Amino acid sequence: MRSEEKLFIQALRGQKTSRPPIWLMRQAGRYLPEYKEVRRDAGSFLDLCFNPELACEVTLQPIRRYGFDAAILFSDILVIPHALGQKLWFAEGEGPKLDALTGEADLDRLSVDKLHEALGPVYQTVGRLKESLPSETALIGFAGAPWTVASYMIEGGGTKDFMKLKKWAFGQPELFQRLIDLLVDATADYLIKQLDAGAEALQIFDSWAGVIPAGDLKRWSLDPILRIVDKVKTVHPSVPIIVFPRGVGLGYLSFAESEQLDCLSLDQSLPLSWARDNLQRKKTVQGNLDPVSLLVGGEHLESSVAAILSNLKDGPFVFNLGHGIIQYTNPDHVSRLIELVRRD
Ligand code: 1CP
Repeated sequence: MRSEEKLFIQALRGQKTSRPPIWLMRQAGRYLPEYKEVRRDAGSFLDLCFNPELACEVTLQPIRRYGFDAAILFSDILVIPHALGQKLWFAEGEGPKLDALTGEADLDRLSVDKLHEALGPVYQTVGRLKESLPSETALIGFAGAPWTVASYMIEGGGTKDFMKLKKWAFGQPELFQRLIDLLVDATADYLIKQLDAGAEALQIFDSWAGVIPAGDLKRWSLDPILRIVDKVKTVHPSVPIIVFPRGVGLGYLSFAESEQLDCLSLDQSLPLSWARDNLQRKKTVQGNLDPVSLLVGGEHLESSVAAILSNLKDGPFVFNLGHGIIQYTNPDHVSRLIELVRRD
């Protein structure tokens, strides 16, 4: 029965809730001293992602500390390239590094044969979380969207200009499509397994969709995401799915028009009244406090939260940031944020 559903799931189903549910992107991470402690003892970041006991522990840390309405599985979007056979490592303080794909021969070497074997520990983490989370807390599974995951695979890590990625997409679209197709299949299978193991909602992160020219947005962001969603919903028809096409501006409209999607995660560049009138009318929206506002705290935080609530709280809404929490954020600012959202 819907009325007995968790608050977060009610909001994703398009209902206006008694208060806005809240969770934060990257809510488990280096701004929490208890995370840093586990991280130090775990070995590498990938070792942490593939250790079900510790990954479960760091997922639970922000729930214990703050009582968020949803927990997000602790893993990373780059476990997919790793599971397809691409070399991945996390250089301390530098972010992810991969052996960059340079052409067709590298693509030919990727394979889905060992996908679930490699990702088995992630499914075990989901299973453990299912047993450990408080009954009112929803569990979110996630994956990166094909465009964003492809960006790391082709660039070999983070980038500022996305030149290698765009050279593939614009110059060799058939070859690039092969990579996208592979990622669609692998990602759909991965998300289905997360749901089989107990995840209750999904978020698909297209963190770099904003660098796609508007005319190509459908081909390289929306369509691959919709293909994943269709595959997932064939097996799990009622799972609510959140999509985060960060930075696409007016492109959010084409996502709002896609019926298979349940919720749009908004970045902080979107004007609130525009988002209310054009997006929230069609779907639940999630967002969109600037992570720097949370870092700064004080009056600025109070007024920014008030503006978001006054614009969005009368429709289906989940409070979140417009992008992941910054590692230098004072954990007390997060407590204050929760008070502000819940007192309303
Ligand atoms: O040393 C450390 O502790 C590593 C920091 C870290 C963490 C905590 C990385 C490396 N990944 C994660 C966890 C993570 N990544 C989660 C789960 C935890 C949670 O949200 O609480 C999630 C959902 C992600 C997703 C992710 N990874 C995205 C999409 C969201 C976003 O921020 O845009 C992206 C782009 C990545 C790649 C990645 N992994 C790690 C870093 C530092 C990055 C970003 C690199 C870059 O900016 O290009």
